[in-house]
Amino acid sequence: MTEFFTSVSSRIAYEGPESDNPLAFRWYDADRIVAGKRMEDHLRFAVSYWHSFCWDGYDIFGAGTMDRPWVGPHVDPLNGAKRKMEVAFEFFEKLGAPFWCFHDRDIAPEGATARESARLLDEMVEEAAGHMERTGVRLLWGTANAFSNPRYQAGAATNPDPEVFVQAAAQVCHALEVTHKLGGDNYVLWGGREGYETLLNTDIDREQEQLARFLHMVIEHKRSIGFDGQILLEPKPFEPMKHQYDHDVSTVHAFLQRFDLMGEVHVNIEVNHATLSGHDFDHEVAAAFSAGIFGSIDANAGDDRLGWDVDRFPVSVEQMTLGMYEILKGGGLGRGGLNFDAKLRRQSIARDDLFHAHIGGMDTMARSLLAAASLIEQAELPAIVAERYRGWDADLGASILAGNESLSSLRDRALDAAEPVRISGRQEALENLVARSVERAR
Ligand code: XUL
Ligand code: CO
Repeated sequence: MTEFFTSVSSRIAYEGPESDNPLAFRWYDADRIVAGKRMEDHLRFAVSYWHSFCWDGYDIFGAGTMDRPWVGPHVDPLNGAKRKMEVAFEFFEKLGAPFWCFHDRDIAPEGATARESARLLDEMVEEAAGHMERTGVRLLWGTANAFSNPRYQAGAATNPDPEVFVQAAAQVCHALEVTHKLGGDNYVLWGGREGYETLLNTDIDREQEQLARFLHMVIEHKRSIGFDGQILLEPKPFEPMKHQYDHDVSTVHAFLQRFDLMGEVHVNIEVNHATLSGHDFDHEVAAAFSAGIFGSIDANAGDDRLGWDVDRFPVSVEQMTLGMYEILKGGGLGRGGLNFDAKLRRQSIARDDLFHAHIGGMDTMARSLLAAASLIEQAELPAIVAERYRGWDADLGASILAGNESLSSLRDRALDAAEPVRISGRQEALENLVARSVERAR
């Protein structure tokens, strides 16, 4: 195999916060024990195949800018796919990423027919199995790209034409089987075009029924092939569609309840999708744990001013600490992980830029883990929260919650009660506690 990333000759090492080697980790120390677990097992980092190896920097205004010699009309698609995979595994190994994630169409070219596409995918899955065996890199999740082909212009499962539903079913059936074959821990469904542009041509009742039926078929198939990984929906409010059905965690929760899918389907929360839906990342994580549907994370951030999905590598330790705190409080990532569904900026055209991006992202998340673990260890926040709700544990609160009171019994109590004593919410002091935990994280 010809080496592609020649400027990075060996595995990226941990050198500690004092290091100024740009190709070393300063915070991510895979074997370090944090809150009882190795850092690698807490964070379960994954590299996404599509942004890092399939995308060559094209945008709606211009052609690709990046050095990705396996992409383009001059390359034989199958040979290109094989070369791309060699390079991807060279990258995973040198970076020391324990996991990767892919869409069916990322790893194998699409053929002229469904049968041909399936054959090409099987061939590339064999290649992937060999690389995984050789390198020890594991699969965090697989998924199907049921949004790029023009047939999916009006959705996959939610398409007005059931023949399109058939094509999507075939793709997901196969992608689920190969995810199982490669030992994936999760299978993701991002509803790329499951939404609408205008209600003038859309029947949202039908479309949601179709989506629910599709998900039940996924669960049935998962059972029949013995796949015991998690099935994850990835919420996103819009882009590419104007309105997407999996708007945010709470919308997905309501959908799962309505269509009897609770316990079967969880969520893959993407940081920038949270931002786009008008929520903070930590809110989406907390909402998912509260609903019992937390699954995994796509750890790519947005931009404060740009209202689209910029998929940046995470750089804000403050933002990620708040998310990691909710994750640790909820019991950790479990079978989920932190997938960098993130891409380089279009001008980052040097081969080693991909290393700098992932090193920065992994260090940001590792430092956030340390800060969040320190917040948990100090235990000041839970004590303050418990004190704030103390009244609900005492007689009055307990009696209300137990159903022993009515509006009129409470009215009678209010008539003679003193004005409730207000106490400070102490937000700024609590934010300072978080800042201190970031400073303390070493
Ligand atoms: C799109 C997105 C996808 C999913 C997988 O915004 O996040 O890459 O993660 O289909
Ligand atoms: Co994503």
